[in-house]
Amino acid sequence: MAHLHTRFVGRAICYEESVTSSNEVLKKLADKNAADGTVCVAEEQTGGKGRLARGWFSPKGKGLWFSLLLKPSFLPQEAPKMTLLSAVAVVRAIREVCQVEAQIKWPNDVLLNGKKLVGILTEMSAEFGHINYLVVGIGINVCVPHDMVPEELRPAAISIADAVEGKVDRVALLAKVLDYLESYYDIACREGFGPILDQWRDYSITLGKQVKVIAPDKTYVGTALDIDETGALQVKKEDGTVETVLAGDVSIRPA
Ligand code: BT5
Repeated sequence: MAHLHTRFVGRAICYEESVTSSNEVLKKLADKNAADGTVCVAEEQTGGKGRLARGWFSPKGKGLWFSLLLKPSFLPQEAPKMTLLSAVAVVRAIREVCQVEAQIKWPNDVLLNGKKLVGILTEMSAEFGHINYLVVGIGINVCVPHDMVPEELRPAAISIADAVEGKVDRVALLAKVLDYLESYYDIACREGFGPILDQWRDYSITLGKQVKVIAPDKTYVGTALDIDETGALQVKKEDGTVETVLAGDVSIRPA
């Protein structure tokens, strides 16, 4: 791929016209011993996946729907931070290539003008306290026409093309995302995730905001204070107590 400056990320690429889900394709390749850094890119996904069995709308030729296979030596409990790392890489690449101020909403969304531009789904295969592999799936709406978006998603979804004039170069954007994924991943493997979490804070739209948290076991409102060293979100509730959110959905409340 032109423009790619990586050592191993994207050096093996599987390009498909149509798949159910690029994460599923890559998991099958991983089971057949595909190389670390293998990427699967699809023009279209017929069964694109979000978290918690939700779907990801992935129409033909209108986005970057792709997944990356990684075989890290860090512990399984570090894996959720790969989602934060990927969001940082995507935001930086979008800002540089498209000149739009994308921001990160904890934990896995990239927003533009308050609407969802990118979704990230990290899946892990691990056993005996060891990661076999991670599959990081990234969906970027590049030029999905607004009237093509299913009606129920329309008010909350956006594409890069909605905010920039002219054509977005999908290949250049993909190459830049892969470049940053590799450089941040190298930092994380060498020095830990600390520097990545600092960069995440700079790109965050969540911190300092009033939020509503829908966690698996409860729902509450509060102020998003910070992320801790595990990547969990700390929320100060109205009664002054601080909750640590490991998983869940967070919506930002209007000021
Ligand atoms: C996500 O889940 O945001 C993770 C999405 C990951 C998609 C990539 S594409 C490549 C790879 N292969 C896959 O099969 N998946 C990954 P979550 O936070 O659960 O958000 C899902 C919700 O986002 C849905 O329930 C919809 O409300 C909304 N949504 C679906 N498609 C969208 C789109 N194209 N743009 C904006 N919002 C969308």
